[in-house]
Amino acid sequence: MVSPLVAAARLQTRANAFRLASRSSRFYSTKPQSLKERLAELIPKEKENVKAIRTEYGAKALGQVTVDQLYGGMRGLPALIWDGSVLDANEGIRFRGKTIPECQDLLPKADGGAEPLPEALFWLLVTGEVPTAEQTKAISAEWAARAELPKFVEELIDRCPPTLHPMSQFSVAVTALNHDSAFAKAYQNGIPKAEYWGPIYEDCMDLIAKLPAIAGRIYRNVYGDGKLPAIDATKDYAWNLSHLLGFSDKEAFVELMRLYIVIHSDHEGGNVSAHTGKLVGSALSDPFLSYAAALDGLAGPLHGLANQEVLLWVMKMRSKVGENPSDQDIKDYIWSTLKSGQVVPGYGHAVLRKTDPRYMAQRAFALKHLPEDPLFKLVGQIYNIAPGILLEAGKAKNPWPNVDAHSGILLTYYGLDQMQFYTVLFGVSRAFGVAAQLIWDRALGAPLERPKSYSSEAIKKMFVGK
Ligand code: CMX
Repeated sequence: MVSPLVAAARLQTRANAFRLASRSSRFYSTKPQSLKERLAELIPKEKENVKAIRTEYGAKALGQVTVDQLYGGMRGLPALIWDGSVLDANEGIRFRGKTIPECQDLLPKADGGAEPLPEALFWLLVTGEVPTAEQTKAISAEWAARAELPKFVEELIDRCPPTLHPMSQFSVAVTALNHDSAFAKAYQNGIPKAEYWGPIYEDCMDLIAKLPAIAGRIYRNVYGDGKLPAIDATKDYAWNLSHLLGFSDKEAFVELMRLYIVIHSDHEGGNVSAHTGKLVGSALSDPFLSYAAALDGLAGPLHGLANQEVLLWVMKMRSKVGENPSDQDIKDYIWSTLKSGQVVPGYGHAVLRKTDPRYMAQRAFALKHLPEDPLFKLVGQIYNIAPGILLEAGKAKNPWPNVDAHSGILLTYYGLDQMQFYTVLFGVSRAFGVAAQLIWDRALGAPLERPKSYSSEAIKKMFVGK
């Protein structure tokens, strides 16, 4: 009988040998290991890990479910598994265990750039590992190669009236990409369950790759002359997105897009967009259908649309109280918003209980690139005032700003001031987290989601007299 210590040491030796072998095979290979190859190595290990967790702890309870949670939007209900990111109420988001500043420090950057490349963040979300600069560049090239839209999808976007909200146009276009889904086709051809993740991965790579072309086309149709430049296959994803939108000549805007996509990519599994994507994917709807559904959730004003609402609210404030409002003007405006039964957009959160680190990352960016911008200063002034008022009003559990309180101000500074478009950029970014989750759900064989619902009558019967 081998002692647990000896067994652990043997396991460690085997793991080290594996690491060395894979390092040396990478050393001798002319091509860097691709994301798909690395994923293929990780899947069997993760299946074993999940099996071991379920064998050991499968029957353990995570806590009680209260009736209030059923009526209260399932707040805090432990119901989902997702390794890509975890949200701590006080600390904020960590992507595979790494905070936003750690990602800014560790992930590869563009030549001459200071912000992390979204390509590298996607690799991190999928594998839990930081890619090399070479691997990151390979993803940029792969996405550029997959970026073109089918002609009929271009025509579909072109036929949308400019009055249709950009998020609705976005959702229509992403739904239509399902026409060429590798997974839908493979499923029709009888692909076995263990192999689902392969075509799902291909669809997810296509999905992310094609989003800049969709976003750019919507933007240019609604706000410009409808003409789009070509993708540059030598550039990174955020550069190409900026280029299609017409902002690639502003290096700081491209840097902003790199940061923006990274911080908006994922926010653990339970938020409306991430959970919708996962739920719809559990029915084996392909990633295009799943993500279109996620976008429809992101388009709600309590979720992603809040970035549009914040700017509208700030602009209304300016038109009411002028360019340089006093603290008292701002206090009065916030109170008038609350008293009229509306929410203060960009403030509060279902999970967070401190200032969102995604807000702080954007604030740090603004302090570096636009410290004297009047709108940035105004947002800072609101930040000093709004939490106190929300606390005094006594309803919101979290009086602090979230990601949406800042993003529109940065985009406006660089000339992207069409606020109805803002949630589309959020939608481009959130695809990274949802796609990573869809790949892992199919790799691990996650089943159809089907929680139980109760009638109010049933709840009463359960507890009356007890
Ligand atoms: N302004 C005014 N009231 C607020 C508020 C705000 N910013 N945030 C919360 N409240 C209110 C809620 O509306 C709720 O009121 P009722 O009891 O009358 O329904 C009460 O405070 C308790 O809400 P909560 O438990 O603190 O917050 P929830 O988890 O229910 O909701 C959120 C979270 C984000 C929807 C809410 O804070 C909100 O509406 N904020 C403004 C919109 C916003 O910025 N959304 C973006 C969130 C980030 C994102 O997903 O992009």
